[in-house]
Amino acid sequence: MRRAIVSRKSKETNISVSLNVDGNGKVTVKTGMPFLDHMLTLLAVHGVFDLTLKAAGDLDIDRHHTNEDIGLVLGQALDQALKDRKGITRFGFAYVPMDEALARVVLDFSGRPKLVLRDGRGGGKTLSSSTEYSWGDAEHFLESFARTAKLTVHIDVLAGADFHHTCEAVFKALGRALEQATRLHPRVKGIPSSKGRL
Ligand SMILES: [Mn+2]
Repeated sequence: MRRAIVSRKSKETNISVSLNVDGNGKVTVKTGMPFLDHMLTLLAVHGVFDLTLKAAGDLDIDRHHTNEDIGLVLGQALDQALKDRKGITRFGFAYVPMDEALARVVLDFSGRPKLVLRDGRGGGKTLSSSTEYSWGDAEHFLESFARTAKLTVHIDVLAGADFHHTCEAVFKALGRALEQATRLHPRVKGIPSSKGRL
């Protein structure tokens, strides 16, 4: 089983994550931000990971620190669970619709952190939220996650009007693409790179 347990405590946040990449989608998430709980549950269920994540943070200031640190710790847990990335499929992609919204996520466990987020509907900042959680928060979360997971991630929002639907499509697609990329390839014995390391 590829799993990791990571805790991180600072003056701003206190976060613990238990992640099993070879899980069944058993998820418990409590971040103090119900919308993010919803998104992380979708990510883990569609990634078919087991995830327990608890976070306490200075939400009295705003969501910024807690949201960012959860992304960092979750990415770190994923990186640790995969160890040297031996035997993985490495690349993954998924298109996921959610009613009128459509997202595409293409990713590579490259070892080089990079998030590219494109809004094909034009004007990436036009999404607004019925909850307090914003599109900017989602972007910041995804950047933090990609950084410590050492992932190249390209996310395209191909369609979407409703904020909730659009976010759901993105997080589900990310989960599905991660599931694909982390899957052990039956014929890959070593680290799937011509350089010999990721
Ligand atoms: Mn929903």
